[in-house]
Amino acid sequence: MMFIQTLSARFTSRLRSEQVSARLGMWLGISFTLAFATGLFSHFTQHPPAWLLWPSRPVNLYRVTQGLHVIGGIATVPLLLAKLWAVYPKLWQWPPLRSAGHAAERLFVLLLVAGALFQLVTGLMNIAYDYAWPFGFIQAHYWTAFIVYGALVVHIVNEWAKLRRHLWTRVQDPDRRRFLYTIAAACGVAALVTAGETVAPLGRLAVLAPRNPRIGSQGVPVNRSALAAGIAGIIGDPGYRLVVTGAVRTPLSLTYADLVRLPQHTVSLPISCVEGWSVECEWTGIRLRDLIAQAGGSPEAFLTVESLEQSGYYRGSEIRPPHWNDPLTLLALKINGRTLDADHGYPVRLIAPNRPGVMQTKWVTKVRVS
Ligand SMILES: Nc1nc2c(c(=O)[nH]1)N[C@H]1C(S)=C(S)[C@@H](COP(=O)(O)O)O[C@H]1N2
Ligand SMILES: [Mo]
Repeated sequence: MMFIQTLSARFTSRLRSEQVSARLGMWLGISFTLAFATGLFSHFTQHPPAWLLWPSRPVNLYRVTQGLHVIGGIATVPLLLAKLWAVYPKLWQWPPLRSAGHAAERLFVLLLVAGALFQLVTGLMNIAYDYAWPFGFIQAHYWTAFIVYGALVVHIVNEWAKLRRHLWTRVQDPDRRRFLYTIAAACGVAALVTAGETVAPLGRLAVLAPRNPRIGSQGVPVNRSALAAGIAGIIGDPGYRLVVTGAVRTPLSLTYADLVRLPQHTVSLPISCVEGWSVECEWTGIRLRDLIAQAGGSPEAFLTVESLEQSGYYRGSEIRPPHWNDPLTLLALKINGRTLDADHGYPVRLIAPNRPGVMQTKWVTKVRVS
């Protein structure tokens, strides 16, 4: 008890105030809402329920929402730290629990803080390709988002009176104003040094970005190389065939030379990785819808595109009618005018608009129509 009192007597920084906490809380509310919305969008794009036919346009929609998710998340780090610092003395409030209601309130705050830290830490580790946990990132990040956002809503309801008091007021104290500006600047800098992973003109500033969009074979990042995928040895095998099978009138089996002889189209589309980096490239290849028409598949069919890669989560992807009927969707043979190299998916890779990078399957050898 004495110890606690001595401790709380130490929390004397004048920068702390209800108004400062409220202001930081408001900014966090905005950034969490953005993260939750863009995160759900990303999740249902990558794992759509059977009935969901999400559109293939706007072409860059996924690129923008996922960029906001990752860059916004990084920019939230200084904000969350500032907020924790601002409210930290409350941890030592005595008595810790005044009533059942107060206990419930604190429990939600605990969920909110622990959940928010969990989301930021696992998110940052994920984009740094550091999978040092025993659980699956996607499921954990997805379900924790609901806990955090639910706890946030409860917290806002509980704190509403305080929040409203300070919402539109000006921060008079110059030191506190400076403190808030500093935090805002720190968030801005965090965003600026990562945004280059998707906004090309900022590429040079992207010192914090795990991927620089200009670095990689053929000037484009590679998420999984042919070597890592275990197929380096069979690239260029003359026995290669692209097979179109399943619910079709005429199954196809095409050699690489056959593919080269089919009508070629050139489109500009980004690869937009779920990890936030993206880069626009010019792709040349065969329209997927031409191939399905040639095989006599229904325009309403669902397709599965499969890779030469034998195992791995991303060796195949589903592509639904709005995407594969889109004239921009190609089985690409070239990137920026040059034959794809092994790491970018030689002989053929899928590229479609408004679709996460994980679903842009490389080393395609089979299209299954169902
Ligand atoms: N077969 C296969 N295709 C794949 C992957 C993979 O692991 N295996 N990774 C995907 C991911 S996560 C991304 S972001 C893009 C990146 O394409 P790039 O390596 O050509 O830049 O490829 C996708 N295609
Ligand atoms: Mo990716």
